[in-house]
Amino acid sequence: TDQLRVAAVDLGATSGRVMAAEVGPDLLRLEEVHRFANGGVPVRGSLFWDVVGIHRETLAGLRKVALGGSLDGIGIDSWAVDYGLLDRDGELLGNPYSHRDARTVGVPERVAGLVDAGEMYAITGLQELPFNTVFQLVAATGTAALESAETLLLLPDLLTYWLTGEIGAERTNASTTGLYDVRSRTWSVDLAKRLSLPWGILPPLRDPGSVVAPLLPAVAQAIGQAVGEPGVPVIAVGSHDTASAVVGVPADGERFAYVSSGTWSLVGLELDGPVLSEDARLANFTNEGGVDGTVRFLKNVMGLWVLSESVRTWAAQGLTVDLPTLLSGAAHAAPLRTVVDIDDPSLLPPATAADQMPERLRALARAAGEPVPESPAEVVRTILDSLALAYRRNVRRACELAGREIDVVHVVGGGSQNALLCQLTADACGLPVLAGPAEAAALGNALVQARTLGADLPDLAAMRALVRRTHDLVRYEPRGGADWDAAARRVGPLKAGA
Ligand code: ADP
Ligand code: LRH
Repeated sequence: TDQLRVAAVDLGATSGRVMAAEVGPDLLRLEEVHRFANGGVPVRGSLFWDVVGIHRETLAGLRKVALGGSLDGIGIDSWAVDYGLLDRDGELLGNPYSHRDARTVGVPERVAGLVDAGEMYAITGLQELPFNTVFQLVAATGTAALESAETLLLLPDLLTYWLTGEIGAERTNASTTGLYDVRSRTWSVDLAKRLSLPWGILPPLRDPGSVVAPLLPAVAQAIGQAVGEPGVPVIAVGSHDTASAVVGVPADGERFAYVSSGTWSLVGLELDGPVLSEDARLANFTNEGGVDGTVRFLKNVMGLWVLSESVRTWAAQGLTVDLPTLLSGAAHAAPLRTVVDIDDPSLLPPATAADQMPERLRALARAAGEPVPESPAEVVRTILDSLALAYRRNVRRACELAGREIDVVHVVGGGSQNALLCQLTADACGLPVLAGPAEAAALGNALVQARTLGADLPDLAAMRALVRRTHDLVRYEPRGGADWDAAARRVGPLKAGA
């Protein structure tokens, strides 16, 4: 038959999900069989991922997919950058750190003293984010774990290893480490050596779309497969969730920008090759590796994290805060009353009782001489107006830096369901927004698997055409009225990428 059924495991920073995906010539259907909460776990002042718990939930989800019908393939994608270390017995050395852990504060500045930032950009093409893997490793220098490490595995590769026993580094995610040479498409061993990092722990690279291995027999049994059945193949997909999400962007042609809108918002363009100009570096734009050799030229925007952490703060205070009520409150709040630099580093770490997210926003407003948002509705409106402004700034800057013209902004991910944010994005950018699918990453994951398994999806254009044929999008036209130019000036001269 020309119909396939695969499991797409898509792990977000706030929730993980396991999807059963059916793919055929005119069929692309996702069924969410398992979803579980995810988040950083504070232990003794550090912030970790519960990666063994994520493995358990992955298996629970795969079991549900397998019970529901045939299972032709399995692919895993997750957020980028974070990793686990294995010792010489292949055992995990400690809990993987969250990139929101404070250990990398000040590390980029220290590294700049060893390797010039311009030279680093020329090699990796990466925006400087304090939590890039390279900076996490420098922060870990001298620790017992790093000293005894044999192998570094990025999180989707670690979970893939537990399913298959195979070690490797899928390229799209490797490209986010800061140790990957964007032009030669190999590990930059030289850079690792100059930073005194143990370059031997970097595993062999593998391409998205390659078959890793069949499930280990014990894993196959754990998900309910009979002994002796051939193990389901685990396929390397675009294991960086943003790489998979951009595969799932239902664009027609190349005149589009995207916002991959989840915990983070990733805002930019798909290009054939990197832009490594000095202007791109100063604007702190990144060149991440995509499926089929494409480049994601984009910037990280702080994203719906700021909203979800505010909601967490309010919930801890005993306020009832369901998202629809908050968003309708925000829709009725005064437009562009308060705007802040939503990428301010103070918003990166998790909120605590002593350092609450709404208070951080109020502090930013105060420091910028903006009216201080008081009610939850005002705070939410501040977040959404400020996000839309950041999208506008980065869409425009990406187009200038890459010399690309666009007609539309595609919004995918959970945030594509936020109608107010989508409308504000259209208004701010002065372009139509096409919103959806919300599960673009799982779709991109499933599409790459399907191609590997023989589906007639020769290129990204064919994959996107299938998404368009099978998914309804919501269109938002830009409205006039609000003065976004003036608001952009109020946010003022920004540190990076002003
Ligand atoms: P991640 O994969 O990074 O965990 P998602 O793509 O799942 O993130 O997006 C999560 C975000 O999507 C939430 O923080 C929330 O703001 C937004 N979201 C999800 N569902 C809805 C909805 N029904 N309406 C509005 N926003 C939503
Ligand atoms: C989004 C994402 C993003 C990375 C961040 C660490 O989930 O993968 O592309 O920068 O997480």
